[in-house]
Amino acid sequence: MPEVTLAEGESGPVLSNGSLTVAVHLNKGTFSLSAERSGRAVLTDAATAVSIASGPAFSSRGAGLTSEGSAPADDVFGRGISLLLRREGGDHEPEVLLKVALYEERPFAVLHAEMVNVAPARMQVAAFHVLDGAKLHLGSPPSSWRLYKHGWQSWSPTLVLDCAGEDEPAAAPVIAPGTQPQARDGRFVSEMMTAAVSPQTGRGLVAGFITTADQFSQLWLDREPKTLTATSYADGISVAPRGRLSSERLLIEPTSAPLESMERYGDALRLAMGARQVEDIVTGWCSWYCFWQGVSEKAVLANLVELDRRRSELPVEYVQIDDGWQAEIGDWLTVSERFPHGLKWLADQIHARGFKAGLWLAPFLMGAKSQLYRDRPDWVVEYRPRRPFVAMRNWGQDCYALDLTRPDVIEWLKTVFRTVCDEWDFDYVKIDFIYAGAVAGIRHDPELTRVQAYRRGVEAIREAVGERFILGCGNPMGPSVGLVDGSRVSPDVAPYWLPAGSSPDSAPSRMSEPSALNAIRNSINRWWMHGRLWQNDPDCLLARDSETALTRDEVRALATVIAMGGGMVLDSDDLTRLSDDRREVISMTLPPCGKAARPLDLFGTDMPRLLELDCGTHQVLGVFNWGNEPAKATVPLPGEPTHVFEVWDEEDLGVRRDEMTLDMPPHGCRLLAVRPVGDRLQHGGWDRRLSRLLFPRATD
Ligand code: 9PG
Repeated sequence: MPEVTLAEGESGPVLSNGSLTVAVHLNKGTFSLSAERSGRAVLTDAATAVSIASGPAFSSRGAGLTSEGSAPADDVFGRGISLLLRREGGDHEPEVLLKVALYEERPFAVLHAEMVNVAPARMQVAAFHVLDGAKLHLGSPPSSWRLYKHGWQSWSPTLVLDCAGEDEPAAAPVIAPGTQPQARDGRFVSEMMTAAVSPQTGRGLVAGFITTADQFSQLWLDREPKTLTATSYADGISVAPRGRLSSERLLIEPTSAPLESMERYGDALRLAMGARQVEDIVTGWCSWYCFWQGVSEKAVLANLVELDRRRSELPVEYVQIDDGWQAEIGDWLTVSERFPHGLKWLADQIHARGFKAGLWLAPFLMGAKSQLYRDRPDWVVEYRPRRPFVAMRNWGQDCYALDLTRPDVIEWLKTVFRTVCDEWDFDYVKIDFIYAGAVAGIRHDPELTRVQAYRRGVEAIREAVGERFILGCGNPMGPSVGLVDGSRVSPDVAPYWLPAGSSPDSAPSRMSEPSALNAIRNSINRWWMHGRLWQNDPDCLLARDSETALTRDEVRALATVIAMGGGMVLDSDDLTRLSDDRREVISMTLPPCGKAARPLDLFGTDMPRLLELDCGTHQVLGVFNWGNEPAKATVPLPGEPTHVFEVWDEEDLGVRRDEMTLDMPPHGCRLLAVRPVGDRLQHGGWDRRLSRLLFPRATD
């Protein structure tokens, strides 16, 4: 890719790198972005604005911009040029700065906004609209587009929407942040990042924030007038006269290959945020989805014995005790009487059998019934003075959000986690419901954003646990990058397909509730995060054939999605009651392959039906029927003669080419291993174990 050049155009500076051009219109106060190869403008009439808490937004559009020159860029993305533009301020207006960078080897632009308080009094900054209503052009009308809507936290639905319809409003449990643009017809809101694609023209745009440590961010598309807005929330931070404040950094990439561009966005976010990289994929057993709140020492021990006995079939590393061990939500140092020997003793038992020990906590919640709340009622975030913010109603009580801007709360958190790790000897913590640290409310220190408060809390936990594994759950996604090792990417799985009591009609509005389908949807759609931001946790496998409403086909679909996601593999069945057949299903997913399969038809359908994993010597295809009726699926195959083997039914489908049609059961899947005739890998045909197919290194 040629180097970055800066030239003087008719209306202002023009920055280019051979794949992208940014042209500024100084008089109008706008800029446009085009893909150089096609020469087509993808964004036009783009402006930047800053909005002040008490009132208006100050946009560059109409006000004009001046060019303040350029500077060499040299950072995690390599070398490039950064252009600086300025909108003048005044006695009641902030000065607005916009920085646009292009790099030598990168097909994206990186933008951020800054404000300088040139007024004589303090200013409270509400938000930066890094893109303020930029016109988006994909070569077809917006009603033909499809939009990737990314959710706020682990449980928030993440899916592709049809832009001819309407946005899917957020529903309980808390899955959206406190800041929302006004809802209106044809407005689609996505958290942190988004992708818009025209299936008609094959053109698309990926846009997302690549720094996420200080401010929450949102992007929204307005079908009419075809505009994209990208906002970074400063939460009313006040800036002194002559002081300045920056937005987060936004990446924009026009694309004809949206899956690759989303993966590249994930790489950029990883680089800019310094994501943690734990090579060994976590495997384990979790108590939640079989023992729920009633988990006991006895139940954990019985499963520990079973895991030990079945070691060769079920090679897992962790035994994780979930919710139910603690006396109360908040009283983490007091253990329930169902654990008569205490947790140190139980962790020792787990270690003695050669496993690592994991523990669940909801560290940013404080239950109304807890001793902690009786002792420290002043530790809560308030939504109005003296009104505690209820972050969750669960466990038969209101649960309040802890104020993580208080130094005494931070010290208390460190004490709790030091006790869990250093005294009790746990190797792994699942920190759950931690969005509670980031709710919009009144905190002790008003000069910290929601994200900054949240990160102080997670940083304190990181400091206390050292290099032990942290799994985030119910966590806001962006602000967790760089702090957690694993992140839940889905709502809870459940031993039933659709949310309890829902019908196929009501299910769309209940996409964040526990259900196997809901867990599957997000786990597929957030594939690009895995191995970049952290290890994805798709939630547990439930393989059992008793105490479940899941059919054999549904279990296979769940196991396939978990295995092909490449992320963490945790089972949550009572292993002492599992049939040989169903134990074999778990066994097939171990060891994990580590690599995330791509949802090839992400932008083509409601829910992807085709996952592809390239295993070097062969390819693995997961084919799904999410419908309630049997169906036929047509699967694309290489043009040359190809061996096809169906893994679940151990069926050799012979030599095929181009495509083949399969009969699919409702909620079912077919798992195909595909290898061109004549390629290597000739050791006696296919090995049935999924892990060996997914992970060739495990073949010998
Ligand atoms: C333990 C569970 C498991 C599970 C977590 C989390 O009431 N609610 O809205 C609600 C949402 C999520 C939830 C429980 C309740 O599940 O995801 O894996 O650890 O907590 O309570």
